Amino acid sequence: MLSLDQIITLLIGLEGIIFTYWYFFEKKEGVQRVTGSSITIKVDAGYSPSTIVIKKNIPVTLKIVRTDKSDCLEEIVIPEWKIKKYLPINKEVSLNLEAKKTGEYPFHCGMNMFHGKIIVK
Ligand SMILES: [Cu+2]
Repeated sequence: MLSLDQIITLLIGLEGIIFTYWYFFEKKEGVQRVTGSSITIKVDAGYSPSTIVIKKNIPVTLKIVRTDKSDCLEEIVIPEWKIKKYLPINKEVSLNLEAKKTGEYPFHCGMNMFHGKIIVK
């Protein structure tokens, strides 16, 4: 039988492993949790980060900077929120959001080739 001390040590160890796994997994997948009032999204051969986690009813500004020259990425579309925005090259475009409902909201380029999503929690 394990003693209580051993069980606690084991649980703390497990938690560390889970946290580490989760942290690196999210990093790898390009997931970014928004903790402040804004987040910068770089547009260069795709979106970085491509998955953004925001909170319901809290305003967030997306600062989108496109450095990719291809026409493909010159527009960002968030269909569910009826957002369609032109992104001039090397110029920051601000998008103010305040999500009223939780869920996943995909976004993509004007030609629907590059994808990302906003997760509202
Ligand atoms: Cu495109």
